[in-house]
Amino acid sequence: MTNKNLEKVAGNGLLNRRHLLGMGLGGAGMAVANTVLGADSGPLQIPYWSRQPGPGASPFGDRSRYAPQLERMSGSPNPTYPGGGASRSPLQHLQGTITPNALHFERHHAGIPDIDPAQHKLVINGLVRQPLVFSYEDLLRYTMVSRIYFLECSGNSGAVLRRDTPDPNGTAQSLHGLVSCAEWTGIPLSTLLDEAGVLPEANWIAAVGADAASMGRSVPLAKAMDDSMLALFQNGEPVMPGQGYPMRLFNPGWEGNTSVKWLTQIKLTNGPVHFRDETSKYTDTLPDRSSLQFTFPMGVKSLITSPSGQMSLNQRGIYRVTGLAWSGSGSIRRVEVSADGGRSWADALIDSERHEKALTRFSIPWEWNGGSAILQSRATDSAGNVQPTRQSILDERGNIATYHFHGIQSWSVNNAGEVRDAHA
Ligand SMILES: Nc1nc2c(c(=O)[nH]1)N[C@H]1C(S)=C(S)[C@@H](COP(=O)(O)O)O[C@H]1N2
Ligand SMILES: [Mo]
Repeated sequence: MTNKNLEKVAGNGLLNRRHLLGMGLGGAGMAVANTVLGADSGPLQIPYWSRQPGPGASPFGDRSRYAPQLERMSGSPNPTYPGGGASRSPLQHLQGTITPNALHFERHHAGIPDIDPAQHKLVINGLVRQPLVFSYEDLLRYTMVSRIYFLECSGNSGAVLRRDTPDPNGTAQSLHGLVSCAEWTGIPLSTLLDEAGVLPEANWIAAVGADAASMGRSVPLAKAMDDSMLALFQNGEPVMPGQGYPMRLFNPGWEGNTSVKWLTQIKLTNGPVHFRDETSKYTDTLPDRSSLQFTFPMGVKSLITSPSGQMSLNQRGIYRVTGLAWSGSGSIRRVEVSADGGRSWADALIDSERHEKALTRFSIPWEWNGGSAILQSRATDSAGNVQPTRQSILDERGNIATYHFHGIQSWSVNNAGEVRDAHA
């Protein structure tokens, strides 16, 4: 089954990434069961779907009924927190880097408001020369930009830091599904702020949503003038209701909470407003009980999505280990993979484009010999930041607060091929 010419590049079966390039499945001994084509073989017969026309074009597309019916995963509703909660993207079943709109993760503090764009207003006021109010129609006339960006809740992966023991049921989705990536189209916030005329005393913006949570966040003016966007479209269609229809603030690379959905007001202020969601929440309490406030950029991070928790390897042989890497501080420069719990590492292949502040796909071939293994990935970003281990984060800042956890995820493989969450 194994091709002896495959070059081992790190311990426990990691193979040179070059072997994924142009590698025929059978030829390289991938764990698949190809059969030899015989004279009377099925593939040469014409299947029924080739013999008659199928249904014609339709107004709205749907998945193949044979394809996995992928879904977001949400927790059980809490009657004391109506509309609160989250749903997670099925990372282990997705490929590429773009999250389909219907599977983008959600995090709501008071549910999804049913906004009629004809009645929605966006106000820009405070420390500006000329307060402005925009309708949805007004905004559609502006010049827009399109950018591919990840969005990650700073609570993502927090359970991995919080739990003393690995989660026996943990999956990439359940542990890490509060990250998604889309092409966002909208108006650079600087365009609208310039039009209102920012006064010299203004150093921050205060952004407020139109949902019943009235969620607000303070954002430094420098970010707002840099790459913040008023997002109106998501992967080509109007922003989904769960993502903030008809419009949201989008702060690339920053903790998801700052990207205020259903945006209705931007007030220019001298300092931060200290909203509820930047005082009682979204602060990071340290072991000495002091708290960090306004920890905005998301750390450099990566995750093997396949094989990952609850999957199983059914056959010895070569697997394509693949996953996602991202950083709030730039693009992904490098991803390394280990199959021996971090003792040795090999460079993965970067399969996708390396956009700034976007999910990036990596892969590497790995030969599973039927024994136990611990799979890990470690990302380095364009600023030189290297993804830390879970233990080094614990040593550095404890786990009173579990926001901004970007440590290395370990997946153990036992000799039955079962893949589980692990702490290594
Ligand atoms: N108005 C408003 N904006 C909001 C929220 C909210 O509940 N209300 N949730 C925030 C949080 S905590 C996150 S992580 C992101 C989630 O964005 P998404 O639901 O589009 O994935 O939106 C942020 N913006
Ligand atoms: Mo969040």
